[in-house]
Amino acid sequence: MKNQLVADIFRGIAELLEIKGDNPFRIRAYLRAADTIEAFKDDVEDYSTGGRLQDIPGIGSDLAGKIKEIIDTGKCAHYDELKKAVPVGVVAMLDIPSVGPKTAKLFFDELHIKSQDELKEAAQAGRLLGLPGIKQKTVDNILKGIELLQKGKERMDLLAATAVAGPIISAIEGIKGVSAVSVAGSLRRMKESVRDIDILAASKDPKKVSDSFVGLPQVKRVLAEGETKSSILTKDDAQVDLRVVEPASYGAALLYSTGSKNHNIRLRSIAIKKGLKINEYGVFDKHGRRLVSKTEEDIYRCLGLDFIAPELREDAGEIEAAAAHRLPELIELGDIRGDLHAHTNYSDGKATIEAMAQEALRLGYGYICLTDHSESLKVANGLDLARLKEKRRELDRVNKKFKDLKLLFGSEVEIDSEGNIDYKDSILAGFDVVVAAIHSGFKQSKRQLTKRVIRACKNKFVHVIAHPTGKLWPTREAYDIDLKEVFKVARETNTALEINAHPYRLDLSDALSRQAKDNLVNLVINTDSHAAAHLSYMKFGVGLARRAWLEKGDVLNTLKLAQLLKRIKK
Ligand code: DGT
Ligand code: CA
Repeated sequence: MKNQLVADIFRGIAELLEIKGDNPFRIRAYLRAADTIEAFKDDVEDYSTGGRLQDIPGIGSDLAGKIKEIIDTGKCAHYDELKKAVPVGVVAMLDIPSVGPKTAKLFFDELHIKSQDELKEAAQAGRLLGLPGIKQKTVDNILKGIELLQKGKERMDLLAATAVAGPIISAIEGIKGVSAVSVAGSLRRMKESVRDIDILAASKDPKKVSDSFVGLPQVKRVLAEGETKSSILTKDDAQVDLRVVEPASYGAALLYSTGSKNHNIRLRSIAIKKGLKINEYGVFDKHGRRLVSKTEEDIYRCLGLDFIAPELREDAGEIEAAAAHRLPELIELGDIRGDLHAHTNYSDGKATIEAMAQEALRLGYGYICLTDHSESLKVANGLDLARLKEKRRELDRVNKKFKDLKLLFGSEVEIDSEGNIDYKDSILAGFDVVVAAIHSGFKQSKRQLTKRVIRACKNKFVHVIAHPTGKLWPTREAYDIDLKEVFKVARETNTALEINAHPYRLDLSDALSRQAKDNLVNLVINTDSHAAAHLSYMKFGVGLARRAWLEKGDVLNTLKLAQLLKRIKK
């Protein structure tokens, strides 16, 4: 389905036209067409083949021609021409959260600013002030936005990192003589973002492995090349470091290269207290004899510690817990029985109800709640009452087809600027699960934002607060909210807080999820999927939950459906 591609190109054209100062009606026509096509349930390609594009509301002959061109060629000549006319750097300025086409044009026209770097310089030098509509606050926001963007480029999100690491790991596994391979570093610890990808392999012929690694088709540049250590930059600009060790010291090397650095430092001091020495080759006694090195388990045991899962290795109390045999029994992906936050093509998801159900079944789930957006979120095609009814009918129809999977009727309802919830009570009462979320007014005061979420918790129809701090990788930071207060009210009102597993969200964060648990708040891990394939993002949420020390019993969607529905009831 090429609907999204068409919508994206149309939005791109609208942006460029705006920078050029083109006719506002034309710009609006592209934007409206983009919205329509994005929300369109059918495949536009079928309409194109059948010559019926102009049957789509808002599509005249000119736009129809462009849609056909995009579908046939994957490109749009008009878009490409526009791109040539507007310097790339000016377009790149639009990536900065507070810079829209109008401001980008202003900076370009008035100050000849053609890139993010030039904009940063001008902002710092105070040259933006005095331009129409530009206040000190605007300048501060621009500088903050640039900083966030640059930080985002320094680190990778987990989705990008796993996409890079997966094929490289498989390729190394396939090299003859390699007896073990693993990711290490922050990616193995499932940190929410990673600077580079560390990989460890075991082989008696390290040179052969290193040579193959630097010769992989993914390589853009070799940064360092050695027999046991090499480093590459991939075509996606990700840095990947490979270390190859002899099989006998694989466990010690894996422990060392998984880190964290602080965890390693603590292990070293424990070893010293026992009169031992630990390094990446093993644990040694005072005569220099190697005691253990093969597996991580052996090494922890030798130090008097229970095995510590990689996600816990942050020197955040795990060493003490391992010594006292009090480590948590961490939740696992296999404990998850369903997902309570996923979108379908009734709002802004890409898949049909049935396709989402098929995928949930494939994942072995017993239930999935389809929570399309509520009426007031127009940009995401929120459902009015008529379309809600239509969705209910379709859900009931699909539900009959599945014996082992129950489709729940849900909604992701808007929390408005005052903390009111979309839909009236009689409608809310009809949902199996209601997930409430903030998608606007992020800049309100801490008091007001906290009040909104608390009012949502107090609403007897709201079961879950979605992505409670609103952060979005890489540019939107968590909004300012008093989570202590939210935890308290969530507990008192039996409202669950979400761990949003989407790799761009991961919200609540690991630290906050751990605090929520300590405050006896119910948690759920949801993917917020907008396509069937996104349901597999659950692994990122479970990784985060493990970093938060959560056990199966701390997460509601590890329960069977009947128990779950009982537990979320208000
Ligand atoms: P990152 O890459 O910033 O996302 O985080 P890490 O943890 O992957 O850090 P990185 O890539 O610098 O180092 C990989 C592992 O190597 C790290 O987790 C632990 C180990 N390591 C690095 N530097 C030191 C060190 O100075 N001392 C000790 N004991 N271990 C270190
Ligand atoms: Ca690393």
